[in-house]
Amino acid sequence: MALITEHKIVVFVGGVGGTKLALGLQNIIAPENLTVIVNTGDDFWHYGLRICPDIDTVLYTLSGRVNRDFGWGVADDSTITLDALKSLGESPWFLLGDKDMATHLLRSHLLRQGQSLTEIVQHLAQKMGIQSTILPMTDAEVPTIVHTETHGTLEFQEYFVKHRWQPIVTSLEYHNSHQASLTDEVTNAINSADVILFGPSNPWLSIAPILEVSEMRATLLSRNIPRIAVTPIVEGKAIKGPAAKLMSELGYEVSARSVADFYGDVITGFVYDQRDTHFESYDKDSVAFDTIMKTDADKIRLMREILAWVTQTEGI
Ligand code: FO1
Repeated sequence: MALITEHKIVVFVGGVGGTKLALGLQNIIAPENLTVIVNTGDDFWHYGLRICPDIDTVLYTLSGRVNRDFGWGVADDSTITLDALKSLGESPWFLLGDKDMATHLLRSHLLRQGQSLTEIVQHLAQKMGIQSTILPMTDAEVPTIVHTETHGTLEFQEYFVKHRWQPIVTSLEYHNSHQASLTDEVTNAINSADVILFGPSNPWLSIAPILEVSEMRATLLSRNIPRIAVTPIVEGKAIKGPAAKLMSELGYEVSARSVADFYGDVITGFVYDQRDTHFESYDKDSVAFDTIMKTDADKIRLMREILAWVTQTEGI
């Protein structure tokens, strides 16, 4: 049996939480064996720039550039451009640092020249010295739209950043996702994977937009390999961000079990947190680990535990 570190692993992530798992993986498997497929439902146009927050979080994290206090953006960045915008009478609500701005400028320029998002992300990753593969879930624009009780219909970043995820959500719309197609790169990565992981990202805001891309579910289900999700919910609370609040607004019990049920047949196994004492009568493989990743050592430890468990229980 080959060491699991020699297997090809595809990990699906949204923003900060899921990316922690990708960083853990990057530390223990060969870069050519790691593919990170990233949510782009959060992407938007802002001051003429194409902003892809989750992709950039992955790029900056895997290249060691990330602002570790925020989990997104570039470390030691300045806000000269934003301050100049303010002096021109604007009230920018989305914090774009100057170094970060270079990424948005180049991406927007290359998009306007006709390059696909997949090509651009590969270019950026290569320039940042990342050896593993980072892929947007699709090249099409598929904005997540948030319908709220209090603020009407909002674009994702208006909901998340401008209104600090306080509006009460009535439903979510994964706009255009059924018209969007899988790229050859995403299809090939899934078809050649030995293990598929879903990071502890928000199921409804980060993972659902990925699963809604047309053919994504069917492509995943066609692979008879371990497909494992990690919970973002511990003891009825979100590790970070709006997951718990959103779940209760959408009418779900706030629990790891609700997250496992969200994935349904898409997964063959589920990792919940050891602090959660009741996770019974689940009809798939499940295991409890310490899923809270504060340090890089935590990320590597959790990833090693998950891979060892996958090797034992799912027999790869
Ligand atoms: N998150 C915030 O809470 N406030 C911001 O001003 C903000 C700016 C920002 C700029 C670039 C970037 O790549 C990410 C940024 N984020 C910001 C994070 C991001 O909007 C969210 O974490 C994700 O969309 C949710 O996964």
